[in-house]
Amino acid sequence: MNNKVLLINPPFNIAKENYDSSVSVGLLSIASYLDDKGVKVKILDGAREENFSALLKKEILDSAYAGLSVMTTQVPGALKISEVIKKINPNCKIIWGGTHPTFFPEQTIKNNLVDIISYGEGEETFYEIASGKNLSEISGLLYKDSGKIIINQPRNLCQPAEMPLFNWDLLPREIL
Ligand code: B12
Repeated sequence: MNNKVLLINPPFNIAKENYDSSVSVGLLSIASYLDDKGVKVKILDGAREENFSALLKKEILDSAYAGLSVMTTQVPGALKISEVIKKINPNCKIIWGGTHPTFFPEQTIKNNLVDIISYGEGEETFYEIASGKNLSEISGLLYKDSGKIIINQPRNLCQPAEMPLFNWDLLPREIL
């Protein structure tokens, strides 16, 4: 599969001391799953990588999908990043997942900067999106069709025993 996926942890809007000790396990899990299935995937960490803005502008150019992991404290950062993506590569589909879009899916999908919302676990949902499966057939997401919001049914929980181990090499070296 040639469609590159860029996964992004947006910066937070509260003090750095509060998150410095942790990486985004959610994104690592999705990246490991996609990588295991042969999807080209790259993770950028806006909360922890010094040259994040420059990397984003470079990596987004050849990305077909951008996945943002969003807690509520990351919404302002995620909006800024989505705006940059829409300007630089308008063909790139923007998918928001994580706790904020899971708690507030309908409010979040209304924003023009967001193309798809994944709610709940994102590994299989993202893989199906990146595989080009018709959005109407993918559980666990919301999207817009001619301006109308479509809410798909929830996805069953994944089976942990069937998931690949985390591939830590997929995280930027700088943040380990
Ligand atoms: C570990 C953790 C942290 C870590 C790491 C966060 C991170 N970036 O991953 C640290 C310590 C940094 C952290 C900090 C905070 N956290 Co915290 N954290 C957690 C915790 C305990 C587990 C998250 C986790 O790793 N889960 C395991 C992974 C595998 O699951 P996941 O992250 O949910 O990801 C899955 C799905 O959500 C989805 N998904 C996630 N991202 C994406 C992206 C895409 C594109 C797609 C398709 C899917 C997708 O797919 C993933 C795989 O299935 C949760 C509680 C919980 N039980 O979930 C709270 C939680 C996320 N945190 C929360 C809060 C409030 C905070 C703080 C604001 C606390 C504070 N006052 O400082 C700060 C925010 C940081 C900041 N500076 O602003 C809230 C978020 C509420 C909200 N409205 O967003 C939660 C839900 C706890 C709660 N119940 O209140 N947190």
